[in-house]
Amino acid sequence: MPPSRRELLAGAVATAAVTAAAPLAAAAPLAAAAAPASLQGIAARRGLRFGTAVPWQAGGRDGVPVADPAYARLIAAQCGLIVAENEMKWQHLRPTPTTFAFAHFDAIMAWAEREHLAVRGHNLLWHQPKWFPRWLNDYDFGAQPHAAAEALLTTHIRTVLDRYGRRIASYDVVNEAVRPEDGKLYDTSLSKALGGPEATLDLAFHTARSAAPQAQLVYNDYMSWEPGNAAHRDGVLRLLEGFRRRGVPVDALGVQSHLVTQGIDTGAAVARLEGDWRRFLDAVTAMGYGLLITELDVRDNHLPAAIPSRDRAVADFTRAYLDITLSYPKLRDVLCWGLSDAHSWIEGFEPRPDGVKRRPTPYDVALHPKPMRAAIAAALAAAPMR
Ligand code: 9MR
Repeated sequence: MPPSRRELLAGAVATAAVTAAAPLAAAAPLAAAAAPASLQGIAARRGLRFGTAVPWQAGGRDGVPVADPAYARLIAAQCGLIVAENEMKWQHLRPTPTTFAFAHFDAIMAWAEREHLAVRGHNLLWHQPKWFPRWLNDYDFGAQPHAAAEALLTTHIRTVLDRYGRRIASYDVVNEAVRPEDGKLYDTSLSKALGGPEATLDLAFHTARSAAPQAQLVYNDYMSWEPGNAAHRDGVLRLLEGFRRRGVPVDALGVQSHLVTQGIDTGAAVARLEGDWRRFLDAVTAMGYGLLITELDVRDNHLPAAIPSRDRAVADFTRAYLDITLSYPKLRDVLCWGLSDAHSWIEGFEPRPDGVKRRPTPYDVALHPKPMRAAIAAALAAAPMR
């Protein structure tokens, strides 16, 4: 994909900053030399992109989708691409079987385009009953359930892809279809009507390919490197092997990367985790799949409440994870699931048992950069050139 204007600009600023450090620095414009490189600028120098999830929030003004304009400015300044945190999901786009509600996603899309940010699509099918709209779980597929389910799923995917066309170059076509506990696939109302989960996921990818032949089609899941995820990783590998065997058009694996710290001794934890993680990524890339980090954040578990040591451990864990994962040249995009601790799902999902606020993202609630931000910058800067 050719770099966007924003990437070129970010790269130019970063290059200018590097040039400024060299002996001929006097020739570099002062402003460029002084400008701290953005995460996107640092990423672009290695042929990578950096981005984040963006929510739609009531209260945003002047077409800005988030209520806090300073947060919107931070995202635009640091990122080369964004993804809507929720607004492309069926639960948001599909209030009823016959209607689409595009307004919130459209607002995010229009803002991103004004800011010259690329946009990823998340997602076209989150294949779990828990994340279906209620009407879809309860849907009456009638006398010809296969045909009715096929029409429903393909109409959804075609309608979204026809609307956004080339404005979105990468989609999470299927999200989280593998059960973490045993690696098997979830069944849903759709898969029961369509003859099984494989047939359902295959149909989603084939439909996406025919409606958006130029787009990168991604299977996205959270099979992490922490203990307890072996069955999930194995299940994802089996799914990816099946896609290849059946000739299903899947281009890349989205590695969500919701990390969970394992204790204050991050070095020891990484030493325990690295082997299995590399074996997993080796297996994925050996099948010819690309890689993306789609939802990076950190649950600061098993760490003391004191902020300096907690932030240090989160940063070190993130750095080690990124160094290993970015060593795979097929990985081109790194997205956080929120840039600020004020905009993260984790506090609501799993608060710390000691009651202190989670610090899962690169910027704190006041939008000040944390050690995790420096760790991401250093890992991007050290990544092998793409
Ligand atoms: O962060 C998202 C949260 O606001 C939503 O309530 C939730 C359900 O739609 O989804 C969260 O995002 C998830 C993403 O879509 C898929 N991977 C896991 C993310 C965190 O739960």
